[in-house]
Amino acid sequence: MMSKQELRIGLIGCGFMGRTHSNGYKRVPNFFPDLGYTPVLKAVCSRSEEKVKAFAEQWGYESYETDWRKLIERDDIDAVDICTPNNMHFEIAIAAAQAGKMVLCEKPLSRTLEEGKQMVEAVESAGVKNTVWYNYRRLPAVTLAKQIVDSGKLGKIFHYRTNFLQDWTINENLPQGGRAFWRMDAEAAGSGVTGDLLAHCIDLAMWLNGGIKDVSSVTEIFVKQRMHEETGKMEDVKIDDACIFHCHFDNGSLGLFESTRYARGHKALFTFEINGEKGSLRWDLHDLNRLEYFDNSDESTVRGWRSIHVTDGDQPYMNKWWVPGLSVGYEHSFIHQVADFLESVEKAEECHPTFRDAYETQKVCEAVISSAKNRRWEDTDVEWN
Ligand code: 4PW
Repeated sequence: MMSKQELRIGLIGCGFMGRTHSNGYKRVPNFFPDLGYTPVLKAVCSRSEEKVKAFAEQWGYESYETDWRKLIERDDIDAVDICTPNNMHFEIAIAAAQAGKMVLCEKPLSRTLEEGKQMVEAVESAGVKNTVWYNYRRLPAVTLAKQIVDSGKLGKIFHYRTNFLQDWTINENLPQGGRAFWRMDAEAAGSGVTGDLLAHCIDLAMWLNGGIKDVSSVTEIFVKQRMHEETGKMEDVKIDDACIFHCHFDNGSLGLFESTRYARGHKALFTFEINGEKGSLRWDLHDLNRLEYFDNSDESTVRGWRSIHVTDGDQPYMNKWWVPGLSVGYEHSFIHQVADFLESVEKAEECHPTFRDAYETQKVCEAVISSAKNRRWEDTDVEWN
């Protein structure tokens, strides 16, 4: 057997996403043995030595750093993976690109469009491989939806409907800021549900249905003030707790998007539905291996919604796993993304979504926030191929 080339990973940030990515790197060689590259967990970085040391031991990193600049300077790192809060993506990604490292960045790409623009320029002018972890693209049922849309089986698309609903911030005593609640702090996160949750909906929507042309939105802040973890004072909440928008796609279809962290009972209800002239598709994260498909060309007596349990070897990614009928889960979307990234390194191809793709998603996020603020339709200026 030919020996594999190593791709030496330097991971920055060891929260929830640090764990999902590390799990992806560790498990990918077992399930994708044909890849020419194999990830090596070289170093992990976090400000707290106690935390990063424990993380390195748990996940098998060879070493650790407490200063991300040191990690980027190291000659034994090929790819820098950014799993920090959003306010650090910009500085780290640009420094990593300038140091000639490949860059993998958690979503959303950036807090603002301007930051995103500079990040795209940095990776493109340095000519380094880059990708953003919009992981839901890599769930087998979602990839199958993409194949069905691309085959033309749905015909002309009329509607795209999607939502991402959670309920974890209803408690008004929850603080904002600090390590645990940075998602609720505008300085650290950039925006609320728009960047955190709708960005996933937008990425999938444009991947499946093409560019979003313009948007009209409303946002709401249900709890107006929260204690800030760092100052200990009650401060105004500046992130959007909920956001609803509608839009036109470049292909003429209409889109309807909703996201909130105030939908009691919903922990991570992410759904989409596409209605075309010849058929429709719908998917739901709570039943992530199922794709529902309505094909209008079916014989009328048996025509109806087909419920496809996406576990067959012929379906996307599935021949790497068990046998038909046995399901994979959320974690596998990250393992698949690592596999696709390694393959793209081997083939010297782009790994989508690239920083540029994620920048187009950022344009929609920015237009959504600005439409709500200005109470008017906003053009997105998205350029989607
Ligand atoms: O990116 C999103 C997160 O910030 C996720 O996909 C789900 O919602 C899980 O955590 C949050």
